[in-house]
Amino acid sequence: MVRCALPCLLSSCVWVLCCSAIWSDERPPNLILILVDDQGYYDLGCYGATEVRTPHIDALARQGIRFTDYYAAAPICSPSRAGLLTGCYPRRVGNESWVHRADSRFGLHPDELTIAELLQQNGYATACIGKWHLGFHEPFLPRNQGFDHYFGLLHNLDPVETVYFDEQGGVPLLRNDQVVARPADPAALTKLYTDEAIRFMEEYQDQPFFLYLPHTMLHNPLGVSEEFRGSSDWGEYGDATQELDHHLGRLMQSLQELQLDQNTVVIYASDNGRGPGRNAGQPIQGHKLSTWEGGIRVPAIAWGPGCGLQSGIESKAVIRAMDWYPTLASLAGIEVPADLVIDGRDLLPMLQGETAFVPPPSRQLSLAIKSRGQAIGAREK
Ligand SMILES: [Ca+2]
Repeated sequence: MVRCALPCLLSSCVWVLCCSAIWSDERPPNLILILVDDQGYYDLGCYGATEVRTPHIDALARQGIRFTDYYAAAPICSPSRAGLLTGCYPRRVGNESWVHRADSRFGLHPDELTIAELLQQNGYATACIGKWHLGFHEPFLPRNQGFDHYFGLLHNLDPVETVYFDEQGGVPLLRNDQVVARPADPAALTKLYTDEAIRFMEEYQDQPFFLYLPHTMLHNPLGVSEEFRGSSDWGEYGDATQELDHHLGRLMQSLQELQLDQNTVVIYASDNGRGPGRNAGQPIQGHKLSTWEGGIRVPAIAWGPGCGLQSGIESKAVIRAMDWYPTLASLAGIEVPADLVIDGRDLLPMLQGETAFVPPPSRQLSLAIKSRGQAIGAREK
């Protein structure tokens, strides 16, 4: 494996010496971060829903750690993703307001060190497969933010965004900078993303990889393939949920067939609470767009029994999307640069059962959240 610089080499050596007994292989674990869009706290079998059947996601929870008190970084898509990928409160990275619509000239500042960049610089193959929503001009695009490979939609498919694409035939589905389909069909996306994710895992099975899989579902407009239409007791929302579950099962099956399941950690989470108008039995108040619990408290699961993560645990620790950044770095044996101010805390000791709650931060956090600011991209020609 090619690694970038001496500090990384040293940290890698230390990691191998310390952790080879924990992991089944002498290489760092593969990391898969599955982000579902607008899935509410109740809306999986393992969180109480009776209107949908989600056996594959429930199995992840059963074999891993299910969090009862996990909070997204924000109650809406773009800030939530900015927090997730930088390990910072969205305000710190200049992305606290609303979402990036198609005419946005802003995005996630290219100077930010995303978790993908950190992993990429340390020998990981990296892919973003799904919805981006963090800027649509060259400095902000996924391949400028640490991802070797991109497949998906940069945008939402709701009318406030698609209106910008009316004269171009609709929102494009992209593979890197090539248009694969236009307009993108929401009913096809969950399968297409999963197919691409499996191809990526097959291609990079011989080196550590980081797969960020931010699904377009369950954001409006919902899309459900023929096979899943009418399959749940919760309309299109439930049908699309069951389709997501089915394809998560395919992904896990592929991990097993590639014999990567013992050396892979899978994180599953939602980017914010369910949208308004979905009135099944959620036990908390509010929905997406609000800072009531229903806007930000969402499902989250960490799975990695082959990598020393606990199995069959329900954790009541209060954790946040920003915590995945240092946790994934820690799993990979990578030091987060000492001069980088982040807000996330390393959860690994808790995931491995050494502590019941989140350990205190190992570094001095800057308590004043001062925005590092935005960059401006060029207008589309
Ligand atoms: Ca969302």
